[in-house]
Amino acid sequence: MKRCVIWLIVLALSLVVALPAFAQTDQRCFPETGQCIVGRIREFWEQNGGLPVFGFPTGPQQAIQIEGKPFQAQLFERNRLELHPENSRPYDVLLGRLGADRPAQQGRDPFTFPKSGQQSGCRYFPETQHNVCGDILNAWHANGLEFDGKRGKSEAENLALFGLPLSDPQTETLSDGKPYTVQWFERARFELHPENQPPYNILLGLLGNEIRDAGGPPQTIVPPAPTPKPLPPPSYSACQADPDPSSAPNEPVRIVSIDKRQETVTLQNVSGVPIDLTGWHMCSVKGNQEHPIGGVLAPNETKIFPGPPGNIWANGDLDDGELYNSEGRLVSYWVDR
Ligand SMILES: [Ca+2]
Ligand SMILES: [Ca+2]
Ligand SMILES: [Ca+2]
Repeated sequence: MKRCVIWLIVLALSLVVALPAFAQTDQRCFPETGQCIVGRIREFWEQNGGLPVFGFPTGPQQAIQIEGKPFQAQLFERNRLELHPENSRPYDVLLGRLGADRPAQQGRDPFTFPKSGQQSGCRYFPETQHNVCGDILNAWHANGLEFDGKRGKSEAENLALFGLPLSDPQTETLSDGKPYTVQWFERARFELHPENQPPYNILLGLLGNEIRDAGGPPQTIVPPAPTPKPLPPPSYSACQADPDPSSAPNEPVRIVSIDKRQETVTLQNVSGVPIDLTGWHMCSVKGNQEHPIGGVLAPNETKIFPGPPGNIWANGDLDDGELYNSEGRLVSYWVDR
């Protein structure tokens, strides 16, 4: 009995001694691929969805060159994780934008996938003009990048992990040669697999594998989409003064400046996706005049829009500017001082 107690003490001591070393090499290894995850990448993988979201690691964590600087990154079946210690959490780990990279690697422009108008029962994303519905919407809502510390995943957390939809559901032939209904997002491809029982009837595509196997150029990495600020309810009324100018989030498009003498308005797309200005309204409040805008603003594009013939911007008086989207929601407000 005494001997047993001594053994227990020895065992306990050895555990105490072993713990610091274990913490430094807190590897988790997967016989399925023979690869391990460790440290911050392991923590991120485990906290933000694990296997169903990222898949198994398919290579070691290693340095890759991005814009001339070495960063630690690791490839997984469904995506790639990259360490950016210069960023604060959770953005110190960035996800590859493989949902945009993979179609591009196939010679397809994901921003030209057919768009749709708002459908009832679906979550419509005016930013990219796509609907997310049904089982895919449920699966999209089920996972997210945890950053608010609250139980469950907010839509901002869903967005930060998967990004915006880049397509509506569409039929594509996958690597097994069979057609599937899929929907592309910036960082994932959701696939309907009716042959599986729920929840495995919705799977995320193996984009990390596909990109690696196709031997494409190294993919660009962009930070997770910043949390979009919500737009206020529709308030457009024929270029009347808006009831709440302070509700304008100034994104995804902002009024950069208005030159009242030159009669020009400068707009910038501050989002990472193209924005179609069709149906939007740019207003001069004094006089309730509309300033013509239109076309598509590329991500981060700044564009100057000339005014209509004549004078709508009051040079000698205060004349605020309002930008509404096609739903009549106030997107940006420019205060004339
Ligand atoms: Ca949360
Ligand atoms: Ca005016
Ligand atoms: Ca003027």
